[in-house]
Amino acid sequence: MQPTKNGHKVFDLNEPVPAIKKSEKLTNEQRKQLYFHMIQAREFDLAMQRLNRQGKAFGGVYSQKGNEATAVGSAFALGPKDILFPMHRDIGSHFVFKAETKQLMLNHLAKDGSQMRGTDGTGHYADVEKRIYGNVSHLGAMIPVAAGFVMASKMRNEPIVAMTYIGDGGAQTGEFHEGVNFASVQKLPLIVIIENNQYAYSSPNSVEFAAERLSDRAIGYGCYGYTIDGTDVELVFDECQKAVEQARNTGIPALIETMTMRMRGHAEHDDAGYVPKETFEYWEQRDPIKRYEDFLQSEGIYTQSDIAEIKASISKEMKDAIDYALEIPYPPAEEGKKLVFVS
Ligand SMILES: Cc1ncc(C[n+]2csc(CCOP(=O)(O)OP(=O)(O)O)c2C)c(N)n1
Repeated sequence: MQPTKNGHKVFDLNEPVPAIKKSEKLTNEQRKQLYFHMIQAREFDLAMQRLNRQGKAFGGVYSQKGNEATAVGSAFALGPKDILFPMHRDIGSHFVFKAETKQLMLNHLAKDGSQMRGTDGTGHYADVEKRIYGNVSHLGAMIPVAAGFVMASKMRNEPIVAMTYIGDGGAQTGEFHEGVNFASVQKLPLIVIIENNQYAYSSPNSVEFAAERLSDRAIGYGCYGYTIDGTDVELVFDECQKAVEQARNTGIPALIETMTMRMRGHAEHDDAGYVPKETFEYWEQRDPIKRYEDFLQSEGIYTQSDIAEIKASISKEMKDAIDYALEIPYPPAEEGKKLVFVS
């Protein structure tokens, strides 16, 4: 990787794609689950893109492509009582936490019955039973919220680990710093995944920060820090699981920078024309799903026809969810006020 004159990083297309780092902790059944959830994320994404083109999904439609291994592998490392605070490219983690496709579709289409009562078309909902606390829009603001959640659990003697996510852009906010510093000082078992997908909107890493690695900041906070390949789902799982158990046992938080690429524009309105073509080509070779499919086949876990069958069944799951959600009306406008005013 070297900087170019315009400050964009150029990725070497001749660099070989590394083999998946096989985890010693996963069973083949769990591997199948990881793959299943990554395909759910990919198919949900494709469904949302189509709905956006058809004028049926409004507002920002944020692609998940490229982030599936990070979102799924990290959430899969959490225990049964742990808490998830996902961001806008982490639909895969919602699926790991058993979010239902039909409910997610209602939420994303802002229909009646959506968990934000139609006031939102992305993932700002909370599902207390499922332990999912969806994203706070103001970048960085969710880190102190997640830290506070862990602190409250600690004070109640109900220890949990929380995992939250932030982009490379969001990691440059004041609240990122305050939240990670607070969690480190208070010994709160919080895992912060920094999804370094190279761009924040149209700003490349080179105009966002001067550090070599975002995880290098950990030494300044007194927490653990790792930078890992975010396109290898087993590696992401392994490293996150280590960090989760370390945090559970010591109370020391971790910053995990996952290297990925945002494979589309910031949202569907943005054609990402400012990204060099070679950058997309480099990361397309590292597509998390393609890499894992090659691995699963080489391990004899799935054949090509198994893979085709799984994709067809998940694509049907998405189609059924769309048909269901499109039939449902938008909620009455007064519903929106209920989340704002106490009557
Ligand atoms: C404090 C704040 N500033 C600006 C925005 C508007 N905004 C939303 S997403 C985004 C880019 C985020 O980039 P990054 O954190 O790298 O995440 P990515 O979308 O690339 O995954 C911006 C500027 C915001 N939501 N909050």
